[in-house]
This record gives sequence, C-alpha cells and structure tokens, in this order.
Amino acid sequence: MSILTVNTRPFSDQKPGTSGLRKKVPVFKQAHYLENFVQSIFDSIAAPQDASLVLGGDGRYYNREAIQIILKMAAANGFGAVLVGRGGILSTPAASCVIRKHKTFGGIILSASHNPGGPDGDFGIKFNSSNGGPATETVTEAIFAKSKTIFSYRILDVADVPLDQLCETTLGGMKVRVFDPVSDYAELMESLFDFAAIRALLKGGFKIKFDAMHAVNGPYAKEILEARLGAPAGSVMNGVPLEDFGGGHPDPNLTYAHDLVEIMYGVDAPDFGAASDGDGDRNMILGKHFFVTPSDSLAIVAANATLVSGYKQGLAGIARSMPTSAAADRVAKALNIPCYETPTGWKFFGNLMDAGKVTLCGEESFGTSSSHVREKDGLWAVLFWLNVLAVRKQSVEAIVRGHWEKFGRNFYSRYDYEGLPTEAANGVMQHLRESFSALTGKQFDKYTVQVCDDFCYTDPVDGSISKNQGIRILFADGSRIIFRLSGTGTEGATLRVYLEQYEPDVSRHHLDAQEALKELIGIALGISELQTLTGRDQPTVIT
Ligand code: G16
Repeated sequence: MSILTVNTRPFSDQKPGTSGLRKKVPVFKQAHYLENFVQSIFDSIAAPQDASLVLGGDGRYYNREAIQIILKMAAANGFGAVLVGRGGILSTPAASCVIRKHKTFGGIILSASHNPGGPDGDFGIKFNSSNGGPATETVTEAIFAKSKTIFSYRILDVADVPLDQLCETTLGGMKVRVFDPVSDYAELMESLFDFAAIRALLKGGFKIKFDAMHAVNGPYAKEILEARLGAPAGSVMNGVPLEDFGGGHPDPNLTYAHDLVEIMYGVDAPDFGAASDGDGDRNMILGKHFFVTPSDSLAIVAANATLVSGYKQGLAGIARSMPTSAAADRVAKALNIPCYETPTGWKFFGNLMDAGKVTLCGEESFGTSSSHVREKDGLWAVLFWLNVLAVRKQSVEAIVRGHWEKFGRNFYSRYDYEGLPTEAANGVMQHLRESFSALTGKQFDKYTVQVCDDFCYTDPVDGSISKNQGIRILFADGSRIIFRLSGTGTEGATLRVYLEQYEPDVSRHHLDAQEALKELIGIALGISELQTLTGRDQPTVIT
C-alpha cells in the first residue's frame, strides 16, 4: 500500500458558489478534477495529523466513486479516521449533526442539493467545519486560491473500501468507520420535539404526506415519521433514494414537487404536506389546499417556538437572508429579540449561531433551521410544524391566517429566470447598477424609491465584509424588489427577482400574492428591462 503523489494541472473554474463547488457530472469526472479540489481543501484547512472527518452525500450519481477517491486521499493526507454514512449516504443536516456530536475536525458533503442528478446531471462537494456548518468565505476563498496553483495531489494506491455494512476497516493508517446515517439524527430530533404529542395527533386521524422526491431524506422520513411517530405506511412518498432522483428535479417548490402539490390541492387532501430536496436540507410546507411561503414559515416557527419542547426557553434571536421577507422581523420585534439580515447562503448564519446571537435562521429558498445543527434542516422544519399543529390543534391555514391577522401579511414572490446566457444576466445587473441614481426618489404610482444599493454585509462577529450580495430597490412604504444572480446553478446564469410588499389590512389578506404584487412586478420588469435584455417573456419558476 503506497502513497502516490500524482502530478496535475490547475483548473480555473473551481470557485465555490453559494454552497460549495457544483458542476455537471462530466466536469467532475475529468481526470484529476475532483482530486484537485479535495487536495485544495486538505491544503487549506490545516487539519492536525490524525484528525477525523465525516464523509457522505445525498446518494446522487457519482457519490460512491467520489467517496472512494476522497477516502484514499484522506488516508494519504494523514487523517486518522473518517466516519462514512452507510452506502455513502448522509443528508446535509445529518452530516452537520454527526460532525458536532462526534466532535470531528469537519466533514465533506457530496451534493448538488436541489439540482437534478444522473450521468448528465449535477454533482457537488463542500467542506463543513468543526461547528458542523459550511466553511466560511475566508476558507472557501483559500480553497479556490489553492486550486489555482495546485500541481500535485496525494492518494493511496489501494482497493475500494466496503461501504454497505456497518463496520470499521483501516486504510493505510486511517480508520474508516461505516455508521448508520439515520440514528444520530433521529435521536437529535427526538430530543427537540414532543414525539408523544405528534404521535397522538397522527393517531387521531391527522393525515400527512411527505414527499422525499426520491432523494436522501427517504430513509430518514420513513424512520422518523412512519416508524417512530406512527404515520401510516405510505405517508412518505417517493421514499426510495435514486441516483437520478427518478429523473425528477429534487427541489421542493410548487413547480418541481408537483406530485405532492396535486395531492395537497386534490379532493380528500391530507391535513399536512411537506417535501424536502436532494440532500434533505430544504423544506416546503403545505396545508390542505394551502401553501406556506418559506418566509412566512420562518416567522410562524419563530412566533410559536415556545410551544415546542426544545425551544420552550425562548429564542436568542432570528436571522434571515436579505431577500427573505421581513415577516420574521416583525415577530422578532414583538418578542423583543434581534433579527439579523445576512447575505444569501447558510454559511453566513454560522458565526451568529456560534456566538449565541440567534436560535432560528431561515431563507426564502425553502431553508429553515435552528442552532441544533449548522445547516438548514428539512425534516426538522416538518417536525417543528407537526409539533405546533399537535399543540394548537388548528389547521395549517388557520395558523397562517391567524399569524397574518396579528402581524400583517408580507406578500412575497420570487421569479427565477433559469439558464440565461451569462452576459445577458450580467447585462441586467449592470443596467440596474447604472440606474441607481436615476431611480432614487422616483415615484411609480404609490411606490417611491427610497434606496437603491448593492447589499453589503459586515459580519457582526468577525467583522468580515461581503460585498455585492444582491441589488436592492427599497421603497418608502417598506416594499422591496431585489435582483440577484444565483450562486448554485451549473448552466449559464439564473437571475432571481424577489418581490415583497407589506399589507396590514386584514381585508386584503385573502388576495393571491401574484395579484397583490402585480404593480411591483410591473415595476421590476420595467426598471430592469429584463425582457428586452434577456429575450425571456416568462420566468422559469415562480414561487
Ligand atoms: C444553497 C444555500 C442557501 C441558498 C441557496 C440558494 O442552498 O445553502 O443558503 O439560499 O443555495 O442560493 P442561490 O440563490 O445562490 O441559488 P442549497 O439547498 O442549494 O444548498
């Protein structure tokens, strides 16, 4: 068994995006591509000799091969132990949980999240630090810098490791422990929520449907919702993880989770529906014939937190990403706790949670979680809702409408223009930047532009500054239009337009969001000249 030092050449495109490096599978399969990035991680994180790592992924195509490569490289780079989820499987929140519970130096998570998988689909890799959260920008920048100068990597010349049985083997001087990917996570969930109350709710005939979208959360949901909480078999749909997600797009929104949406809007709909994404960190919450926006979900979870056993003591604070609606801010104000506004990307919440400044975090992109881990957590959000429903004994819709009555409604929608030519998307952003001074103070019917800027964030804990995090058009009445380029796509560019308007008047709360936001949408399209500059009449996805 010998350590090989393999000569390589740098690739210029290994800059991590919003959440790690995401590329098409054929890009990752190029000779040395994955290896270069992994060596760049190892060279940047300064792990002590014999450090331990957690390793796993969402089971998508290329997961198994990548795990074998990373294990052999970890052994050649002096790691002492790697904990691998059985079959190479680990949901992103479970990986975070295991890193924290077993106090490893960090972990490597293989996933392209909600992006489709398969031989021509997407693959991804990211490093999480010892707090269980995605590496900070300082670390990802260091990895990128390293990837541009790398000329060799180290790998063990050895046969593959068996991953399908719980066992402990050695690879060179390194231990490889294959563990059950579900048990630590399920135990953590039991410690946070009142399983007896949820069990009683389900026993009383409250029907649920959880769509695992043929992605990683299938086994987690079956164990927790069906085995431990007693939901009838079949409550979890699409529960078998598949390498290509059954050809689907594992993104839990109204467009891509259409099987679930049809059930929840059909006759005899269950009382509660939810879905999670490829790696199990996103969630979508639905009631009977009712959709809860992720921004509202965060606000409602916060407002009801003390009803849930693990959060009885109250919240230290809330954080939301900048494009997420300000619904949570209103709850924070009522609770007299701080609400932080961060750039998009879960990595920005880590410092706030580590410093004890916030308990709950959420994003409009279907992510909600708390300081129990350092990732967003799809099943956690589902269990939170079920716990609240078990205590309040009201429907999802009644809880949301009651919340709006008390706090007002933040009408919200996001328009995604996916797969645009990069120059066209950049052109829209550039055009907007050039319009800042002409737009400031301008009146569009009842809307007056108060501020136009490029969002810049100073981390209150370490003082690091992140610039150009999205263009904000802020109106005098609190309405907002945000333009942002996605950092998770792998084809061309995705332009996101986020629209928000606050409505205190209860008699208007029944309006459809598209109807309520009609004028703002018109303003957004007008000022951005998006349709002319991109040639797109319609967004690909509206949420
Ligand atoms: C990742 C990040 C999230 C972010 C989302 C969307 O989620 O972890 O924090 O909100 O991407 O990012 P973008 O708008 O840049 O596409 P995931 O679920 O893809 O890991």
